[in-house]
Amino acid sequence: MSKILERINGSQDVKSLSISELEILASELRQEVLRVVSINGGHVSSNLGVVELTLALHYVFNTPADKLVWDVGNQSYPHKLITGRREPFPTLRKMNGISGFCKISESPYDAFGAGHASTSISAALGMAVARDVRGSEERVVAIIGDGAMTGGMAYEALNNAGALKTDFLVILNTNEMSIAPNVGAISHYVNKVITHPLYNRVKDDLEHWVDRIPAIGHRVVETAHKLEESIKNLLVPGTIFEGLGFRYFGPVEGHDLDGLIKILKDIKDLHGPILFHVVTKKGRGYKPAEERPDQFHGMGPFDLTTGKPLKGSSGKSFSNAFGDALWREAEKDPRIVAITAAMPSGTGLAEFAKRYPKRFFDVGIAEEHAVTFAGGLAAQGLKPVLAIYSTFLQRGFDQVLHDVCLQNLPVIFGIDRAGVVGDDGPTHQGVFDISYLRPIPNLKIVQARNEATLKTILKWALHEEGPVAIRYPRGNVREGLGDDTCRPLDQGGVDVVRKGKDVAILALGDMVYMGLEVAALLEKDGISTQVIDARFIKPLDEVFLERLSKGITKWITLEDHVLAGGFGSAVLEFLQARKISVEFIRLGLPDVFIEQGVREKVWEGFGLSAPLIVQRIKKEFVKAVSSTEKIAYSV
Ligand SMILES: Cc1ncc(C[n+]2csc(CCOP(=O)(O)OP(=O)(O)O)c2C)c(N)n1
Repeated sequence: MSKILERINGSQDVKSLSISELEILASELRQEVLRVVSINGGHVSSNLGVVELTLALHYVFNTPADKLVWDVGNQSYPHKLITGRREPFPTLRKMNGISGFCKISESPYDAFGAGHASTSISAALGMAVARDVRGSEERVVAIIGDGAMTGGMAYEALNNAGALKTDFLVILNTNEMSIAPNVGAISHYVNKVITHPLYNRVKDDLEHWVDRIPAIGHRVVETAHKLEESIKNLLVPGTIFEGLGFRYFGPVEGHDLDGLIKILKDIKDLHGPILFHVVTKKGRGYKPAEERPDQFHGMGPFDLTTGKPLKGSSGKSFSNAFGDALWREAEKDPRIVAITAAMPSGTGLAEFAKRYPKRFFDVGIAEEHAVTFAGGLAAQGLKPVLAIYSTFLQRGFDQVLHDVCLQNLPVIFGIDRAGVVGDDGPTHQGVFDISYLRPIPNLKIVQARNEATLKTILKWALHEEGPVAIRYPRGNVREGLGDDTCRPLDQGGVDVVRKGKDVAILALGDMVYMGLEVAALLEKDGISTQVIDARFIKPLDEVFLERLSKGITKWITLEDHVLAGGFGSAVLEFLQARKISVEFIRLGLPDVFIEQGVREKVWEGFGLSAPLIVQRIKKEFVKAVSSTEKIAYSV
């Protein structure tokens, strides 16, 4: 018998199914998500948790005319599978393949793009208002998790929606998990009710009692209902949302297709802002993910039978290297505290949290708050270290500027995933932070190339009197070029890792290693290349650069970051300000959003590989290199 999924190409096909067929389809969707994600890697538990909700939404709403706005979008795989992307689904998160998030350009069913959390209610509200302005009739639905609901923007949107009173539906999907267990007072409030034995018992008792009442009389029934209502109001999270101007429905079992469909049908045409609260289980239907929903939030390829990762994690990630260095420093200094915005494991802080639970703060998906919270801690003499992905620090730009740097507070930003990140694609690339941080006075920006330099830099930063941003990339720390070549930071900014006389490569982080590969290739052609780990992006080691310009006049800057406003721009500004004339190539990423794909392949696509850089050097510097006769190439 052919699979039902093979016949599903959009919401019309979903609508034609019976409840029992939908249940079979739910199981097929889980299998297909697991099959592909176990090969490609990706988000597992969030997707398994929303299968029934996804089917119910497409069953009841007239998508794509009606708009579904998925928050973050990492739970959109079942949605993609039933909206015309079943065939390309095996390319999920691959170069030129299906995105792991919603993307307007990918399908008309993806009403709004995402990747960062807590945006769905704002976007859906905007769409609902646009509908009102245009006078059209489509319905708009935002689907947001309890994790994303810890983000401030969600509350700004609820607040605005309560005042605008336009018709739209917010579905709050609670599963008690963000990536890690969810945190915060609102989350406790919402989850308390779902599991509250008193609420459930009183509710059951009352229902039982009320059922038997007709024999007694109408007024008693009314009183009983009022009593039930007031108990419910005391305990049900709806009161918060009702206070904000929403009509609240729930909490409802989020895996009961029939129940979900009935309620959605009932509420879809109600007027004003509606909040429908469903309760789901993250990882539903796959035991390893149900047991470890955090580990299965985002996974590399894994063995379907055992749930074990296929590639054993040999090597240490930069995140863990940072986390380890930090707890070791914290052992010596009780003023050190660590902060994460909902990514305790992702940022390598899990061990710190275990060792120093009172000095560790998971503030939820609340990057803006995390930065200012760190500012407050620093203002009172602590040494806060906020470990945060480059892409998510974008959220906290004004807080970095206004709350930390303007007051010259000694906050350390551990900027993780700095550079191209790979499979997550354009929403997650950490390629803008140098450009947005560099103009901020008082802030020092440094980049580590390996574990040893990361430790040295962190130690130094902890003794600084102002803010410091330390960049390090996604992936494992590199071997080689250890601390032995690395001077302490107070003795100067740069670290010359290879001596040379014809060409100078000034590189950052991973690109130092690429610079060394380039140097080795150029050596074969008799070109002598100096490779410099610049380390400091701000302030630049100007004394060194000035001296360098007297000896070598062919310079290349190499960075895993956009060229606009990046490290190369900083060097260029320095050269211009000092009226120093050198031949200069800036290598980095162009003015486009960088799509998903394996990092090395992505770099290569933009000319960032040793052979391509060698070609470029030969092409642009060929006339002037001392041994030019030897390298009369046509490129
Ligand atoms: C601004 C921002 N910070 C952090 C993240 C990383 N992140 C992705 S999903 C997620 C948890 C979301 O939890 P929830 O909304 O409850 O959805 P679930 O996956 O549990 O269904 C986090 C922290 C992000 N995408 N955006």
